Amino acid sequence: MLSEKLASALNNQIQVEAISSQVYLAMASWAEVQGLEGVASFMYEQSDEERLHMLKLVKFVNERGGHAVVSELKAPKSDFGTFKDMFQELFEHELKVSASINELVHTALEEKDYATHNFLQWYVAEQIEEEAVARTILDKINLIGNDKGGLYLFDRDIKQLTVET
Ligand code: OFO
Repeated sequence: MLSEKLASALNNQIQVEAISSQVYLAMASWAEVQGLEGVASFMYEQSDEERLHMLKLVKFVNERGGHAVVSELKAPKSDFGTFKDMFQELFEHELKVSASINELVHTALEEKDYATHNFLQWYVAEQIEEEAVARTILDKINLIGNDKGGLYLFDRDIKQLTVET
């Protein structure tokens, strides 16, 4: 049975994952209208993955005797400036998600809930991967700079960078 404190921390993480899914969906839509289909499909897929991260938490909370709550979400912005800005934002967003997962792991240990601690290790590993992908993308974008041909190739190649759920 989850403690109240841990159930509320897990519910907070459910909201974090839902926000991630919304933000990446907005990025996908923006990239699509800019004509970069590779980037758009990468972002659509990221958005789907975040929803799965959220669902996994919802099921876990309910299974452990808590009540997963679906919260209201603020609309993300609809314009992301440049591709570099967008991927910088994605990277920073993932760093925040990692910090929030770390906080949650800390709470699980404080509450001596080793089952939840064990469950959360999947998220810890996932964040390492997601940060690494975001970093690789940023490095590539920095290499491309403002080169249009480079951006075209990047858009074609990004499909291969999708993170496994
Ligand atoms: Fe990319 O954040 Fe979920 O876990």
